[in-house]
This record gives sequence, structure tokens and C-alpha cells, in this order.
Amino acid sequence: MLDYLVVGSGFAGLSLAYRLRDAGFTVQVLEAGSDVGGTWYWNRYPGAYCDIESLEYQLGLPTLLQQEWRWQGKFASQREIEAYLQFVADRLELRPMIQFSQFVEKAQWDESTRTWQIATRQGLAVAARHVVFATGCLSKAQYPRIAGLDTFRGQLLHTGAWPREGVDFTGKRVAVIGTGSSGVQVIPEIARQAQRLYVFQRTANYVLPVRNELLSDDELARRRAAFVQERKAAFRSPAGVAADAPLDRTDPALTPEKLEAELERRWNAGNAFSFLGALPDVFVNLESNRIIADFFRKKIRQIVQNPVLFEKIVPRDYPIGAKRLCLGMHYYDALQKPNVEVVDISQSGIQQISASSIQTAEAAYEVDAIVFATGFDAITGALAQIEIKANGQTLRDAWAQGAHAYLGVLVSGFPNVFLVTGPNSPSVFGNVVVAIEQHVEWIVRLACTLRDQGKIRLEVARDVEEQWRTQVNAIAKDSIFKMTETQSWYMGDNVPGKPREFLPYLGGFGAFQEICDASAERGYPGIERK
Ligand code: NA7
Repeated sequence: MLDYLVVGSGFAGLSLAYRLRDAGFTVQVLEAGSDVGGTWYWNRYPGAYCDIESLEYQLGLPTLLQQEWRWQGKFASQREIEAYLQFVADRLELRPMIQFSQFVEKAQWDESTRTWQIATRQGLAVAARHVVFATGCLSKAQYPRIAGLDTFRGQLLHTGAWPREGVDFTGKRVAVIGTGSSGVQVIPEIARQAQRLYVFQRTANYVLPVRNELLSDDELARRRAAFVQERKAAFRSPAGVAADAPLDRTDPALTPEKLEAELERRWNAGNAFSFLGALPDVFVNLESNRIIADFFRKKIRQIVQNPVLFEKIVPRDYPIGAKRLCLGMHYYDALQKPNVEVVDISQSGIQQISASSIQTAEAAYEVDAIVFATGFDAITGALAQIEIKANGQTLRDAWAQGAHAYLGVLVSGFPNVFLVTGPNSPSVFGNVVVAIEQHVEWIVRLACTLRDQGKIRLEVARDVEEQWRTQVNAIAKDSIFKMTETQSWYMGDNVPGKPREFLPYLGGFGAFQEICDASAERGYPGIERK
């Protein structure tokens, strides 16, 4: 009997495969793509890079990885991260454990034998004692429902499912719908090639300009030497990254001029977490939030000379950070190019798509290609498309009124199932690689405990899971996310019919780590084992 079946071979799946095998378990990995990478396999649109610095966005264990892999720049491109994950798979000899091009469609629990029966679309059937869904938080591409979309004759693309062979936009009229993180990355690249680019913007976003500097050998050596300490600190930090500490607002020496100078410094450093975290209560105090947002608007005004364009693209309607802060390389420059036009659809949206055009209330835009940069069915989407069934209930049904998981990992009613960065964990609210490692650490430790105790079945008690969900919601309630009802994928707003709930745990990575440690040290209370 296979001990662990892991679904997915991105950061989480590879880390789990390595750590579980190292702990002496038998492990098999099923992957829908034709190679490793997960999110970084599918999101191969031009300009794709990670908004967390490369030296922080890598696995901590085993340490040989970060000693041997050489990141080129401060921020890594999709290509570089994909190559890194291929290196991880090769260096740790994980490939023999992975079966590629296998899309898991069903997972059915058999209580009598205490096994999971897993079936793929391609016809593979596997039985395992435990299943771990390492399917990613941002891996189910979300397409908007727009009248006439199926009549469009040109090319339709989604940033989250980009063709491997690439796309040539030379001489084409292109529409990009969406100005979130993916949109602001792909827009400058398409603007370089396309004859005409229409940017359909429903919400103007805060886009922090960043430069990608090359990493010198000296800097790399210094950071390699410090890596273990830095990673330990990341586990205990608010967002899983190294960032400047917040300013002390009670300090009488913090005059408005000093605050302004400090914001300027953090803006120039291009670190989203340092900038946003300049004031400690930015996520819970609308006045503090406004100070940072006003500064941001002033900076955009300095970059965007044209007052009409500025009014169109300046974010005013929601607190900074209530949607994930975007990092942009040349975004505002691209919007000012003569071949680029921003189409403001904030009032009436897109009315219709025809064979060759996109129609708004004001005009029709003839295009050869439409790029959807419309995001993902985040956190739960990849899981909801699998029929995960135990004792007559599917996970989809269990989550019909809102998704929940104890520590983001265990769901009551679903024995021997683990999620990685599921709902109610810090997951995407910071550095997801650190969030993944927190989970992997906890899962492997729990797996070893179960084995040492001679047990084969585990399930979290419903009331314990419910208490955790209540705690997660209570923290979110006092935050800008709930106070202002800003629409975002954090709340599930971008998916029609998805229950509206703030899914991540907002208490910080450090607090979450303490809770995980306490659970392990106290012998996993609330997790029933047989
Ligand atoms: P996001 O952040 O969800 O952004 C999606 C964008 O698409 C956003 O600007 C949306 O506008 C827009 N959108 C979504 N649906 C529509 C429709 N129907 N019409 C017009 N515009 C629409 O996804 P990303 O892929 O950019 O980034 C996801 C995460 O990946 C990111 O946070 C990083 O963590 C990496 P809206 O703001 O909803 O008005």
C-alpha cells in the first residue's frame, strides 16, 4: 500500500515528495502538466515574474539547494523559477516518483479498507493510505462570463494558461482584460510588440514600480551564508519575508516630514512589504492606510504626466493592500506609449464580444487577440474541480457555504486528506513558499507521529476545525478587507456564486507558526487517530 499520494509538483508537491520520502514513506506524485513547476509551469506569459525577491522565494530544505542554485536577479522570471523547480526535481532525484500529464479527477475514500482510490482523466488508478493535495492557490484560471465570448474569431488567451510555444503579437491589435498582478506584468511586454493595445481596466490598481537588479557574486555569497538564519526569521515574521520594521507612530520624533522621507526610501527600495508595512496598522486603520495611499497617488502623479490618463489610472476607490499590491516593471511607462489606450470599464463593464471586437457602452474596439488577465478561482478552485468524496460527501458540498480547513490543512469529514496552503492559512498573504514550508513541516511531523503510534487513520474534529475558522474570521472582521467590502479574490468575489469570505489567515506567519508548533508539541489535540 502506497503511504502518500501527492497531487501536484510545484513548490509544495516537490517539497512534500522529498520530505516524506526522507522520512521513510512511500510516495507517488501525480502532475497534470508535462513537467514540474505547478503555477510556474502554467503562468508562462511574457513578463511573468515573482513579486517576492528570488532569494526568499526558494525552498529552505535541503540546504544544498540554495547553496547550489544561482539566482540571476533580485526578482526571478517565470522561466528562471521553472528552471529552478526542474533543478530541484533533478538534484533531489524526485522525477522517478512523478507521473506527468495525469490530471486527477476523482479521489474516493473507502472506509472499510481505509484507503483513498484516486483516478485520473487519463485512466490511471492509484490506491493510497493518504492523499495530499498540493494543487496551488492560484492555479485554476478564471475566465469572465461575457456575452458573445464564444463568437470571437481571433485568438483567446489567459495569462494563467499560456501556450508553451509563445505568442507573437507583432502587427496585431490586442486587448488585455484585467490590471492585477498578471495584467501589469504582461501589458508592457505586449505593448512592445503589438500595433495597438487596449487595456480594459475595471479597477485602477496600486502598482509599485520596481527595478530588477542583477545579483552580484558577493551579494549572493553573503545571502547564502545567511540563508538558514534568514529563513528562520521568515518563519517568525508577519509575512514570510524580510522587510523593514514598521515605524513607531507614537514616537514624537516621527514628524510628517520624517514619515514622508521614510515612505520615499521604502518606495525607492521597491519592497512591497516594507512599503505597505511602513505603518503597523495599515490593514486595520483606514487613516493610516490613507496616508500610505495618498503618498502612492502622489508618486503616480509624478510618473504619469498626462492628467487625463492619470485620472483614469489612479486608484481611489479602495484602501491600498485590500487587493494585493502589484509590482510593476515599466507598467506606467507602457500606459503612456502612443500605441496603448486604457479603456475605463469601471462604470458599465464590457457589454459584449463579437467575432472581431469588444464592445463597451461607449465604443467598439476591433481586436485580433484577447488576453484575459482575469486571475484565478483562488485557494479553492483547483480543489473544487476534483471530486473528492468521503462517506457520501464531496469536498465541494462541504464547502458550499464557505471553505474551511483546520490550519489550512485538515478538513473534518475527510480522513487522511491533507491540503497545502488551503483556506484559513496564511498562504497567499505573504511569501507562499514559506507558507508551504510551514505546512509541509507540520504535515510530515504529524505523519511521523501517526506512524510511531501505529495508527492509520486521522481526522480533525469538527468543533476544532470550526473554532479555528471562527478565529480566522474574527481577525479578518477588523481588517480593511471586511471594513470596506473591497472586491477581491481574497474574498472570492471574482468567481460568480462563490461564498464571500476572507479565506487567508491574517494573524501573520509568525503567529501561525507558533500555533502549528503548539499543536505538535501538545500531541495534536483535536486530531482523532485510530
Ligand atoms: P487578479 O489579481 O485577480 O486580477 C484580475 C484582474 O482582472 C483585475 O484587474 C480584475 O478587475 C480584472 N477582471 C476580472 N474579471 C473581469 C471582468 N469580467 N471584466 C473586466 N475585468 C475583470 O489576478 P492576477 O492574475 O492578476 O493576479 C493573481 C495573483 O497572482 C496576484 O495577486 C499575485 O499574488 C499573483 P477587478 O479588480 O476585479 O475590478
